[in-house]
Amino acid sequence: MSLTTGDALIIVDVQNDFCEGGALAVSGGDDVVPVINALSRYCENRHIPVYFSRDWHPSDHVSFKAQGGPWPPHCVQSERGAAFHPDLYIPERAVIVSKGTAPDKDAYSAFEGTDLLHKLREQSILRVFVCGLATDYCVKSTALDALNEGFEVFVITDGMRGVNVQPDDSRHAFEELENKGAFLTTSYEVVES
Ligand code: VGL
Ligand code: ZN
Repeated sequence: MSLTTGDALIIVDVQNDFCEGGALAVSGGDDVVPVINALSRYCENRHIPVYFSRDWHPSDHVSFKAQGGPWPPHCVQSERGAAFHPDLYIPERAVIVSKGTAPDKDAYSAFEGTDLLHKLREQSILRVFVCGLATDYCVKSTALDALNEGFEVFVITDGMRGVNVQPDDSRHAFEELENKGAFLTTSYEVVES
């Protein structure tokens, strides 16, 4: 499956806090980095737009336990945990989208409270290819919003890992996305086409 004009790659939250040693480490989170780097290089070479979302919370964010939320503090703006994984390749023309920036609002989806939709429309994007962290939270939520906005959505299954609070959460996320019209694919189907 080769990517072409009208396609975009969306890379969700590949940040230190979701990787090994991070505040909200996703098991195997680091393993997505080489997979995603290959996808980014593939897209860069073909002038396919690449978007990186990042969870970018104020230190008193509503999703943190101290405020009654479900999570330990993570991805606090400008702190080390919020930085992209040090080995993540960011193409020069890539666009970075920050989400969860308001203290009183959580945002799992990269579309929520951002101008991602506007930017995709501006570039006449019709198909989005989604990968990153975490499968069962921000990736799922981003892919569902993309479906609701009418994009054709491809879920790059080997380019993501889940939190799996319940052991089957990632599998359920794939099932839900497929049921709602997303296509499951892999990085090698994209890169080696
Ligand atoms: C995420 C939990 C809390 C994610 C963000 O990026 O999947 N998960 N904030
Ligand atoms: Zn968060």
